[in-house]
Amino acid sequence: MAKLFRAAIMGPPGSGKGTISRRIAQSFGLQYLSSGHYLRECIAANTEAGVLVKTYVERGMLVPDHVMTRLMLPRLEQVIGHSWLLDGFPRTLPQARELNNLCQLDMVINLTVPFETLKDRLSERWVHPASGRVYNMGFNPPLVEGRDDITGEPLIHHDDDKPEALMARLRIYKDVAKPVIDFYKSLGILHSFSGTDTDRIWPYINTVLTNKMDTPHSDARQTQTP
Ligand code: G5P
Ligand code: MG
Repeated sequence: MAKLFRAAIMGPPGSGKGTISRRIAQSFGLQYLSSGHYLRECIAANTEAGVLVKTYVERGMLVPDHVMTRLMLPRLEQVIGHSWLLDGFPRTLPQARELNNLCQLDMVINLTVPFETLKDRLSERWVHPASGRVYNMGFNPPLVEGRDDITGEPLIHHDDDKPEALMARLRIYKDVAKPVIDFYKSLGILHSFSGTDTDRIWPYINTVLTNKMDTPHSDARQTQTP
């Protein structure tokens, strides 16, 4: 049986985690698990947990660690025999430690994108809530304005992409990401990719992943894209 591959992608809101994750999942056959998508599912179900979670997400605040690990770790147990990619989890050091107790990641992809670029992208983002497919009016517009390409259903703007929530998300990210980055650096599995264009970053990620999946040894590396 081929060796399983477990990876996570991190980066500030709008850095392209979802967009790049879908390319990785398609190109390398990894199962894709997005914390934001599961949280929105939970909110839509309007359960007690969903009502609580909503109060954080709509303000652009982080959902408490114990709620996140209770949501995400059982999902990972369900895909135990598969290779997977985590998007948006772990996001804090306690989450990273809890995950590490359950299983060790092979690679962490860290995206670095300038602040102004992030703001522009998110204000133009449209989402198909049922599938999590994302569009951007400039970068990847839907075939028909305001409609999902596959189902034709209406697209929406997330509440947390509105300006006040967005600024809060960007500020919080800066504070909590550094210890997580340092943690994965110390484990020797962090690969950072910088740039303003997903299409220019993607070939570098593709190459590193191709090499990683061929070689079981890991090494910490900073990959600066031009
Ligand atoms: P999410 O859903 O994980 P964020 O804030 O981490 O949300 P987000 O907003 O989903 O991140 P992304 O996935 O990094 O951004 O980016 P994306 O959606 O692929 O791309 C953004 C937009 O830019 C899209 O419209 C895309 O088409 C476009 N785009 C991509 N590349 C380019 C490009 O090269 N050029 C241009 N012009 N456009 C491009 O989490 C949401 C909330 O849930 C909670 C928090 O409250 C969080 O705020 N949460 C957690 N709380 C605690 N712990 C956790 N682990 C949590 N996970 C989620
Ligand atoms: Mg996302």
